[in-house]
Amino acid sequence: MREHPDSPIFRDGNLLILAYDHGLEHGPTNFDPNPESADPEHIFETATHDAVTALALQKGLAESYRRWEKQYEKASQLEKAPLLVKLNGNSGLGSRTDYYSPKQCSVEYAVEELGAEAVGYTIYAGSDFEDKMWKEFRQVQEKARKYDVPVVMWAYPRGHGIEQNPEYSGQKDTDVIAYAARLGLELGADVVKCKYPGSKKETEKVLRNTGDMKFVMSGGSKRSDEKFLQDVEASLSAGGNGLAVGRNVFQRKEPGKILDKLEEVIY
Ligand code: FBP
Repeated sequence: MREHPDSPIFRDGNLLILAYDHGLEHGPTNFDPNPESADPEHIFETATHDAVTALALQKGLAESYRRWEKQYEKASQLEKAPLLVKLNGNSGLGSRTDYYSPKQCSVEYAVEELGAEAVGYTIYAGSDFEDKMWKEFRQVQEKARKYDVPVVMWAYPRGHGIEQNPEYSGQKDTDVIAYAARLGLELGADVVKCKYPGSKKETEKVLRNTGDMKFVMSGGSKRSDEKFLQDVEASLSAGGNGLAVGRNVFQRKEPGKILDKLEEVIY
């Protein structure tokens, strides 16, 4: 059941998720390269660009987005980006024995109260707590089916299972990324988001495992326009469907310019 023909998070079968959960995942230092980006309203405006098909926010900012939209609608006719509520997350401050991303928002609350058009959930495959996240993902996926909203899996292999397995060289190993992508397919995600494995050829290897599920690469840390666009083009030409990107957009002083270029490449 991966057909969501009416979902606004896809454009011509592809998508660009503007991810803005970094204040939670990485902390405010992520906003230092462009201090304006600490202001959620700056990002809400950035997300009105046509290239953006979904804005991924944690619950608290999703509530702010809804308040802002009401005020903003009076002033402008600009199209607002569909909301993707990220249901789990973890901070860089905690100390755990292995990776775990607890759920902080239900699908019901996301859809009914916040008006989410899609939901997202991170699984750290390879962590000692993997099965806990599988269980939460199962509930999320089944509830999302009831509400008919697409589920995006942030599939990040991480933790003891990967570190201790001599077959793998780490979380950026193509075989590990392919395995993570495959988990998305097996567990019923509509879109899987994975790290970029480094080239078109390696992405093709990953994409052999994704069936009819959509695949987006994560933006990663900020790099030059040229390098970043090269990576995105390679992923698209391998058969990928777009991007979930944060820092490579909001850490730029003029995010609209890179979004113009991404629009050309992705659609
Ligand atoms: P970036 O484009 O900045 O990498 O953002 C995408 C994203 O998935 C965010 O949603 C999330 O906060 C971040 O990456 C997580 O990155 P990591 O766990 O690798 O530090």
